[in-house]
Amino acid sequence: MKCRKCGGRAVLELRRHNTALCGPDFVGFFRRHVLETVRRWRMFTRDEPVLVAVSGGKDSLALWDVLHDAGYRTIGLYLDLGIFDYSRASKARCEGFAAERGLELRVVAVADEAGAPIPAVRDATRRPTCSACGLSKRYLMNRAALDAGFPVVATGHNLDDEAATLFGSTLRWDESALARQTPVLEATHPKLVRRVKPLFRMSERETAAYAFVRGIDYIVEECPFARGATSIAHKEVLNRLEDTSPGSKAMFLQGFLERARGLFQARETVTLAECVRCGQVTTGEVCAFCKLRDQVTRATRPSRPAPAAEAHPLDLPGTRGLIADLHAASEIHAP
Ligand code: Q46
Ligand code: ZN
Repeated sequence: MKCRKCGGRAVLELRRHNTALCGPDFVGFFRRHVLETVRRWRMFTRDEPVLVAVSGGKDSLALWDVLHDAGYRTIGLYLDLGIFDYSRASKARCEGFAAERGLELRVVAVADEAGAPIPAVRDATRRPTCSACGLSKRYLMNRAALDAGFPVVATGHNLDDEAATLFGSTLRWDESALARQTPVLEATHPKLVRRVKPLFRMSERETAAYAFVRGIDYIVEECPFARGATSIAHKEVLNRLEDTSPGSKAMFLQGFLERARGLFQARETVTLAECVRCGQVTTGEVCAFCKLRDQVTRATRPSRPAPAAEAHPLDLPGTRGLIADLHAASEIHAP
C-alpha cells in the first residue's frame, strides 16, 4: 500500500477518506484536521490559554501534542481518581509526557477533594462508579480551570466516544443529554468555563495511529471500571456499521450536530445558581459534588467510641452478659 501523497510506504489506510498515508503525511493530515476543527468550531483563539485534561491515554496525550506543537499555550491537568494501579500508571504517563516537553502538569487528587478515591466514593454513595467519577471530573475540571484563570478546558473525546454517546442518548431518547451533546459547551455562567473536544472528528483508530507514529508513551489498559460499560457495546455496534459502510459514525454525529441538535437545545431551559457551600454552579441550592462529599464524610467518619461503662453494683465477674441482657430488655419493653 502506497502513500497517496508521496508514494512512500503507507502506514494507515483511511477508508472513509478513501486514502492511505505514510507516517509523516498522516501526522500532517491529523494535525490539519484537529486545528481546522478548533478554528471552524471557534473552540479557542490563539490568545487563550488552554487547560488540557489528560488521562494518560492516547487521545488526550495526542491532543496535547497537537496543540503544543501548533504553538498554543497549554497546561495539562491530571485528575488522580485513585483507581488502584491504573491511576498510578496513567499519572506516570502524563508526568513523563510533560517532563519530556518541558510542559506544566497540574495534578488534582479526587481523594483530597471528595474525601476518598473513586472506588471508596462509589461505596460511600452507592452511585454507579462511572457516575460518581464523571460528576467529580466535571466539577474538578471546571474548578481547576477557574482557579488557574483558564477560559477553556479541552478534553480528548474522539469520534468513537461521541458517536457512542449519541447512540446511547438516542436509544433512550434522553432529551437533555441530546441537548448537551456538542463539541463546544459554552460557558453560560461566569463560573463555568468553556469545554471543548477538538478530536471529535478523529476516530479512535486515527488517534491511536497518531500517538504511535509520534512515539507517545500512553497507557494502553482501560480503566478497570470501563469493562462491561454499555458505551463499549454501543461502540462495537457502530464499529460493525463502519466496517460495512465507512464514514457511518461521522455521518451519524455530524448529521445530528448540523440538523437535529438545535431542536433539543431550544427546549432545554435551566436556571443556574451558585452553590451555597462551594460557590460553584448548580441548578439547586447545594451542588451535586458537595452532596457527594457529604455522603463520603458520613460514610467514612469513624464511629464514636462507646462511652466507658459505669461501674454497676451487680457488675461482678460472670454477670456482665446478664446485665447487658437486662438493659436491652428494658429498652425493648419501654413504652
Ligand atoms: S468514568 Fe468510569 Fe471512566 Fe471514571 S470510573 Fe473509569 S471508566 S475513568 S472515562
Ligand atoms: Zn458545592
